[in-house]
Amino acid sequence: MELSQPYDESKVLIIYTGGTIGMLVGHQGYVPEPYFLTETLFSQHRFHDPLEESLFSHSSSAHLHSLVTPRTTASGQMGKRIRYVILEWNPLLDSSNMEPDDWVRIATEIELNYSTFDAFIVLHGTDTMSYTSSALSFLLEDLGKTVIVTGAQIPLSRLRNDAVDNLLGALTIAGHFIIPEVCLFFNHTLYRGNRVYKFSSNDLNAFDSPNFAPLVHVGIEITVDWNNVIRQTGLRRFKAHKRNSNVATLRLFPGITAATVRAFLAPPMRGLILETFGAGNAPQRADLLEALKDACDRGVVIVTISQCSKGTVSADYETGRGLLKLGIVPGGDMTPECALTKLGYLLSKPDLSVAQVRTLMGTPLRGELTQPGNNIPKAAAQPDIEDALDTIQGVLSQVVRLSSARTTAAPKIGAAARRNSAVVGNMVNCIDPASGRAPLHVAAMNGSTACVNALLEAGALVHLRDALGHTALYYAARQGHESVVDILVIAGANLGGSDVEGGFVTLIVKKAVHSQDDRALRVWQKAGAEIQQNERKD
Ligand code: ASN
Repeated sequence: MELSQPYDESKVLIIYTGGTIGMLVGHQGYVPEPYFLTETLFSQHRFHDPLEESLFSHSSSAHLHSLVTPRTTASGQMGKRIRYVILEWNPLLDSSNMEPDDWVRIATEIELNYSTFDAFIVLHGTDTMSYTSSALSFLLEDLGKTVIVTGAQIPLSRLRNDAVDNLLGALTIAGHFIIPEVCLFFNHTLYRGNRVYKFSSNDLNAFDSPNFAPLVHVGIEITVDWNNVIRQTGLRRFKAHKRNSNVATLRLFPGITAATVRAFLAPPMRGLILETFGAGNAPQRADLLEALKDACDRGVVIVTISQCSKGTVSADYETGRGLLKLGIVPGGDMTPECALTKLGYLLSKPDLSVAQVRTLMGTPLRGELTQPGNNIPKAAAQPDIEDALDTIQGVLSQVVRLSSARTTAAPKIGAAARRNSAVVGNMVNCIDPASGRAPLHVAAMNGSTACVNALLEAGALVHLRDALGHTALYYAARQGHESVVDILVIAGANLGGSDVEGGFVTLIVKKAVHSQDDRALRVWQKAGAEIQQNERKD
């Protein structure tokens, strides 16, 4: 099944925050060197192909001062070039100097550029990379595009390095696949960003995700585990949350005193991640437990996670259950980085009560923790779903039938999705190799609000483009299906790629102005097309 985007150019924004990847050796050791990375990439053919640039120097995206890769041939897909812009921070940071405000800055930069780019790469130092990827996974709410955090253990300035592979791998994945999650790419592997931690300071294989399998493996082929990719099923537009709260991590050790714990939990501390022994166990000394209970009673949210990198906390032991009785929340198999950033995120939401924060800490919000019982292999698709959604053609003809009949029978897809979300999530995003169209394109073109709703609820990706580079929103607007345009916009869709660059929309809008077709103009305006005031009446 083909799930890549056949449209032949993708636009990626690289937010370059610093890290070893662009460092040179200074008097005091490695430091980030301003402009070095961009200039080096500009001079390397694999990162910038002047021929591809000159071919498209007349396109409207040339003003972005972009770099463009040669055409790729990843996974046997048709060649695609990846046009990218580097937003370099000043000053560049060693990631040990990153603060929670920097996570908010990255989230804000993604939000500001969200509709212009297809995907985002954050170049970052490895030391605190997993904190940033965890934090971003929460700050970026209702994400519909790929975000990849990467960097290197050896700088690009060295002959032998991992910078080239990491950046090229991240660019290739970002340019070809819509994986609407915050991911971390390192050593040929794409991980869910809130499941990783840095386990080696000297191996090129520096990150591990002990409790969750990688999302993509890059070998000779690029293999995406679509069954594990999260897709939005709610109709909400992307937005960045831009606050953080005062939280901390405390690692228990044998002999820890109650005074240390009390000092740690003193105001203004609002939340604490308690790293406990093994399966969530702690000393049962009365003075220690009293210090923890006092804090819980004051409304401090305390979450227990394990000091072991693999496995989960549980209530199997008396020494673990004792903590839960105090009001401490079990954090399942979350990494320390994830638990800390999630707690900071939730506590910074003014509308959430302490009780709600406690409940949400134990609830998966972005696939960051495994719920008990969810480890069992996914059930096979129900036979009736298989019948209905058997092949790509099957899915498309089903959608054509349901949407062109304009019946309310479309929720059959929604019902199927509820029974087996992974399988149906893949089916609803399958792409017809000839047209590059996904079912959402077809339903939008046919103007079936019921079918469009059902597909979105089943995890259809709103940003997919067909072989002509058009989104479902473009087709809905072109056909004048106003209510479908409304739904797609609520679900986060925007016109992009060929919709705007080929001049198609401008042309159609001009025609509508000329023929005084106010209805068409209203639909295009709703879809986000720019309509010049002077265009409206000439
Ligand atoms: N100290 C560097 C950093 O985190 C380490 C690296 O990027 N490999 O910025």
